[in-house]
Amino acid sequence: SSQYPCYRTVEETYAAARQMTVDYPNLASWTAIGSSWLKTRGQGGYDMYVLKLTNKNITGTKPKMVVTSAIHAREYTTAELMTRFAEKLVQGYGKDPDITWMLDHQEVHLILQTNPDGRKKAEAGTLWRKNVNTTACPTSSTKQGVDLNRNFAFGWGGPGAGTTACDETYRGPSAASEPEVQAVQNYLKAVFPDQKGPNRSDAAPSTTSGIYMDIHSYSQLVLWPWGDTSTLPPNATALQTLGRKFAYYNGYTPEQAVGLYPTSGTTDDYAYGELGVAAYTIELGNAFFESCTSFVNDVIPKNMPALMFALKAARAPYQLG
Ligand code: 0X9
Ligand code: ZN
Repeated sequence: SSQYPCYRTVEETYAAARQMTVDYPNLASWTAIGSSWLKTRGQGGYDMYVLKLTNKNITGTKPKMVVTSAIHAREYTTAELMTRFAEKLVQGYGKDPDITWMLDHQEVHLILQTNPDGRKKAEAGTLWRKNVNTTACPTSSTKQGVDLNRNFAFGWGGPGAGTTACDETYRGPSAASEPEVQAVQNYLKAVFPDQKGPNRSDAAPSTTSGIYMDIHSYSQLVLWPWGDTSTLPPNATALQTLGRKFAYYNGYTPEQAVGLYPTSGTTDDYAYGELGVAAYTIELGNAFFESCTSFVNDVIPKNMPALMFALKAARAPYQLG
């Protein structure tokens, strides 16, 4: 936005992703995966997209890293970090041996703008967090919408989520009621096989592959499930060890998500609890409106190595962890 020139808008992010598919057609694809709330209403809005990066000339099943960013509208640094990560990968292909190997043999799936309607409201100069669902909260309120990171269909309706429509952490009227959440859940289910049993306590196998990350700001944290209970998750030691390793790379503080404060219906609990995919939330930086100087000199240098390691670890997260 014009106020923060280093953070690309929704349209600029989409254009940059499209440009990657033009410049690197053998590496990049840009695919619609659903609609934002406004789009489902025919009131403008956006298609939701995933940017997928891998060498298309090498086929077969490859380990996958899936990342969502900007699910909270005002968390500017998150989508920009992931867009720059994508650009670094495609530009490094054929030059950097690590990047080349990883794009040959792994896949990166980036939902860069996970809440495009909300982001548009934030770009207009508000501190917007939720999506823009106007059905429950009066239009006079500045707190309309559903908190997409309380609307996922695992543990939905539990602690640490607002129950009334104008709450800043409103969970929504039912699990996965929001089209943005449906698009992310459906995409995760399509790319990751279910690697665990149906119960919360069922262990994911130690041979699991794949990593899911959700990028937020701010507080310099690396978090893992559960968010809704201090009970340890299945494979707790392996999940913790990998999370601490990410924290070693970016210098952030590692902990089980509930330690920050209880939350339910979140992205990471869904990915881990529903599909058994090693799942993490990263809280970048020191502010929603991180200055461009500190974004470039602090957030990027700390997190680019952590993301590169995460991509490497997607092959066998619990072994490399
Ligand atoms: O409250 C949230 O959704 C996250 N913090 S933020 O300031 N970006 O809104 C923290 C979520 C922590 N819980 C889980 N990751 N489960
Ligand atoms: Zn957030």
